[in-house]
Parts: sequence; C-alpha cells; structure tokens
Amino acid sequence: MKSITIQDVRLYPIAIPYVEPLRTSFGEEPFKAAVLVEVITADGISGWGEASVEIAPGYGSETVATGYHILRHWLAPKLIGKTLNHPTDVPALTKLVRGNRHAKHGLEGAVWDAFAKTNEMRLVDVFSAALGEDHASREKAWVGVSIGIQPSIEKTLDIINKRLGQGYARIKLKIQPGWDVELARAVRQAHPGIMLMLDANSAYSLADSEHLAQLDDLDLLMIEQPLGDEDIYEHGQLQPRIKSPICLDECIKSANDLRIALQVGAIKVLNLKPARVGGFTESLEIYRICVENQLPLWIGGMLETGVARAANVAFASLPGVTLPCDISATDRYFNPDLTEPPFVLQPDSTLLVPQGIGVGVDMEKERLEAAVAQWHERAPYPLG
Ligand code: OSB
Ligand code: MG
Repeated sequence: MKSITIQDVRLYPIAIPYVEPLRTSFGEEPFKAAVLVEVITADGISGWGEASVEIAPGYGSETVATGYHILRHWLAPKLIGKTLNHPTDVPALTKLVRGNRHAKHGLEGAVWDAFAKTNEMRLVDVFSAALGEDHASREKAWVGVSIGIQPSIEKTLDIINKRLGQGYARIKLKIQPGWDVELARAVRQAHPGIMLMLDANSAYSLADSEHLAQLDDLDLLMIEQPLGDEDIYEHGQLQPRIKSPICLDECIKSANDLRIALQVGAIKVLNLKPARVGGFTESLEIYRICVENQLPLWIGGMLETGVARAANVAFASLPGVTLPCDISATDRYFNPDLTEPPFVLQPDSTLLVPQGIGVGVDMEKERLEAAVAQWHERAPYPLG
C-alpha cells in the first residue's frame, strides 16, 4: 500500500446541538462538543478524525481544552513532516505523550482516513487487511439505543416504546443509585423478551453488591461499568456475587487493561470505544484479544459526529464484534450532523457501512464553519 506524508494538521473545536441530551450518572452535557482533526497529506488528501472529548471531565479525564492543547502542542508536531507506511505506525511516534487517549484517537483516526483515501480503499477494508483472513466486513453494524436518566419510569417506558417502534433491537438504560432496581423491574415486566442492559457509568461501589444482586432475576444482557473507572480488581470481586454479566467500559483504556481484567475475572463482555483506548491500532489489538478469548464484544459510542460515527460503524461491521453496538442512527443525535449522508436504521436493527473510500462520509464545510463559530460563542472556557 502507498505511504503518506503528513504536511499539516488542522484542528476544529466544534459545538452542535443535540436532538436530545443524554443524562448519565455523571451528568449531562448541554451541547455536543469535540475537536475535529484534519490531516493533510503531501498529495493534498484530507483525512478526518474526531477527538470526542467532552466539556467536563466526567466520563474521562479529558476535556475540549486538554484535547485541543495536547493535539496542537504535543501530538501534531510529532507527525508533521513524517512519512508513514501505515496508520499503525502512529502510536510509536506519539508514545512519549502519556494518556490523552481521546486526543490521540482524533489524530490517528484522521491518519487512517487519509491513508485509506490515498490507497482508494474503504476504511473498513484497511481494518480487515490489518486483521488478516476471516475478518472481512459484514457490511453492516448491529446496533441498539441508549436511553438517559429520565424524570419518571413512565417517561422511560414511553421512550422505550418509541425506540422499539423505530426498530432498535437492544435497549440500554442509564442507571444510578435511586434509579435502578425499580426501573429495571418495571421495564422487564413491560417487555419480557427484549434485549435489555444497564449502564451505571461507575456510580456504585463494592459495598453495593447485594443491592446490585437484586437485578439477578431480570435476565439482563449485561450491566455496564457498575464500579469505579479504575476498579478492575473490584469488578473481579463483584462478578461472583451477581448473576448479570459485567461489561467494562471506563476501566479498559488499553489492551493491557483488558488482559488484567480477563485474568482477575472482572469482565464477561467488552464495550470497546476506539476513542477511550487511544485509537484504532490499540482497538485492533483489543479486538484480537476478544476473538482469541471468545469474549463478547461490541462497539460503544461517545455521541460522536458523522466522521467518527462512520469509522465506528466500519469497525463494528467486523465479524469479531458479536453484540449490538451503541451507534444509533444520525437522527437520534443531530439534525443535521456535520457530514452527509446520514446513517439510517435498517429494518434488521443495523446501520450500513458506507461504500465511499476512507470513512465514506463527506464533511459539509459550511456546517463545520458554523459549528466552530458556535464553539467560540458558547465556550465555557478558553482553549489556550
Ligand atoms: O458510558 O457508554 C457510555 C456517551 C457518552 C459518554 C459515555 C457513554 C455514552 C453512551 C453513548 O452511552 C450511547 C450512545 O451512543 O447512544
Ligand atoms: Mg458506558
């Protein structure tokens, strides 16, 4: 495959309205914020990535300002002027920047897109080629939908009915102490047969084991990240005390974290977010570990805009991804998104992998400019 030379890296802090915000145990963001990354090659090809950082350091430690700072002053300079034989060369160049995985993913994602476009390939086919035989795309990603913390159980049941009516095959409910057992029981009673799961975003501690065991008879597909974001060991202590399979999200920031979690019995399902683990190179290694260990795997989301959503759909279409993903249709998040065409839910609860080269969706430049202006208008803090 053709190598690429990085000539420039451009950063776009953006703000766009959500169709509806997602309330989690760590709060709710008033609008979608991110730093979009454009890599320009010596051949004049643009590749797009997204550092899907949030306004507040609630889910992870990064914010729009840290993402922008790290990308501008520490990551971009390590790539500008370099020739890369493959996008998997990026981590070696940026490894002296510790942590800051969302920022790293934004830059690496832009390189993957530029590389795929240079080689006139779809991003998903570059992933498949890196994985080798038996990992061709299924051409679609199996998806579910995530429902935030609501004012009442009744309201939640209404939203679930709407989502099931739209064709989503799996429902994920955000929970927190005081909004958990009663809610899950009511939903299970109303919908005995649906694929149902809960996501606590680290809202509990090991002392809540017996409380969480009250969910045992609800046939949950999984409970996502019940304990602290650093508590791999404690999840290993919790799993034998509850029947619901534990899915880890926040805890798994690298392939090494996954190896440790497997070793201590802390994980039965993985939510892999390419953004959380620092990019697709690390994601591919994690994917291989899941396949080797027959660990059920799905792709999570950070309420990404179109470029990163497209890349996630591509990754989620790989055959080692075995459960419905947190990648819903565009109209669930933004109207309009920054890219075209939108992702539309198919009758079999899937999204189709775009056919165009690279990520396969086009950045709408005018919408991007407006979103940058929106960031500067609404920014809760300076970037520099
Ligand atoms: O915990 O999975 C999470 C969104 C932002 C931050 C954290 C999480 C989420 C989601 C996204 O749950 C769900 C979706 O894409 O609909
Ligand atoms: Mg989660």
